[in-house]
Amino acid sequence: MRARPLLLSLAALAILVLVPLAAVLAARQPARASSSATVSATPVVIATVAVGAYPVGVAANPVTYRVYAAKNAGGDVAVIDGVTNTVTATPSTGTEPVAVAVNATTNHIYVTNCVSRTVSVIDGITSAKETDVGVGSCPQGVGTNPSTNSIYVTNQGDGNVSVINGETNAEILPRIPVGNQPYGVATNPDTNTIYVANRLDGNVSVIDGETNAEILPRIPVGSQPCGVAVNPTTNRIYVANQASNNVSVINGATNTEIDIDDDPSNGMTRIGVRTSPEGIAVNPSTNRIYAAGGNSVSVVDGTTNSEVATVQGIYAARFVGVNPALNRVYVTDNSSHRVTVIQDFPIPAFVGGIAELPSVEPDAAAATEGGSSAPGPPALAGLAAAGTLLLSGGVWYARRRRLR
Ligand SMILES: [Ca+2]
Repeated sequence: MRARPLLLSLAALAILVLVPLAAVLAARQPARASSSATVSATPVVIATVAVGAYPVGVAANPVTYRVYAAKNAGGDVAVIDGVTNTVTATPSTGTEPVAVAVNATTNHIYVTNCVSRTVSVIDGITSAKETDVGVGSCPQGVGTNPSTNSIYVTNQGDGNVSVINGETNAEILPRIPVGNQPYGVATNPDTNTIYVANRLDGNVSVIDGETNAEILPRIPVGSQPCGVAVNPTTNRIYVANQASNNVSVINGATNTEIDIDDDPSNGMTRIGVRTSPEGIAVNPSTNRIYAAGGNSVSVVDGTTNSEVATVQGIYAARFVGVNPALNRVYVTDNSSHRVTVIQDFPIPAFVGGIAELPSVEPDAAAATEGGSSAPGPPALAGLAAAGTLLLSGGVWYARRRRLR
């Protein structure tokens, strides 16, 4: 009497597994057929981490694999284990935290608190707050220079920048005047230069980290520049122009914007991206830039200055952070209160084991050599569906056995 239900169960399980697998294989066929040399492997969403309370700023520590997301309405920071993609701690910050920056060398995390007019300093080992440093009016952006152990903070309400000594956690005065409503800030540790987006002015201030003085003139960019990211390897600075739906590229050697089509006759040409970007981050190892806004993240190739992929399915993308060691991208989804975790290609060899994605590794490696056979979202979605069905099939079978 027990043999028949068992056989039926196994048959059901086989169908549950084989059908999605067939879908996966079918989904892969078109990718193999198209072999355009410019096609890159499409980044894949591998997890969404519920953090709650309107997350905004996000940054990853490539040494510890920890990810920090500032919860604007929660007054704390979600510390995410980048291996398990789970929240492991929520240290309190100040009121309405906005942006986050990591100094991986000292393993300290800095969070701006708009209403409290402070920067919270978090110890990366204990995930506890060390202190709050008073700064100016409604601090927004924050960037660190690990080479000098200096932290730069944009005081949006004052139109200036605070510099914090990371050794003493004391502010170095006087504050540096910049433009109107300074927002994003990023540093190039190699050149000791700091870049600040002046949101209302549509330009970028450049600060000499040696003298803490602004290098004039300011660099005109697009409309409402928000996030700023630096690739120290190429000495290129990327600015997310929220109101003009594009990204400006600045040459750090000349402090001038690059006309990406090299044609002055049609004016300054910028990298067009899908949706109004606010946050921006760069992976210096792959020279890829990620611009987050609206319901998506645009993936830009820094060698061609073009958008090569768009990751959708986010409700309200705000800021974005990168862990170059894992080649993973973290995006705060402000309205769904989650952090979306994206795996970009190539996947580092050692990541396969901890991410449980070994099946996509060989294809990803092939894709970097000009192929285009890496599985896209449909294939991975199929695999995920197969896993879910297998699991539910197993639960169903176990329940049947228990009921008898
Ligand atoms: Ca042009």
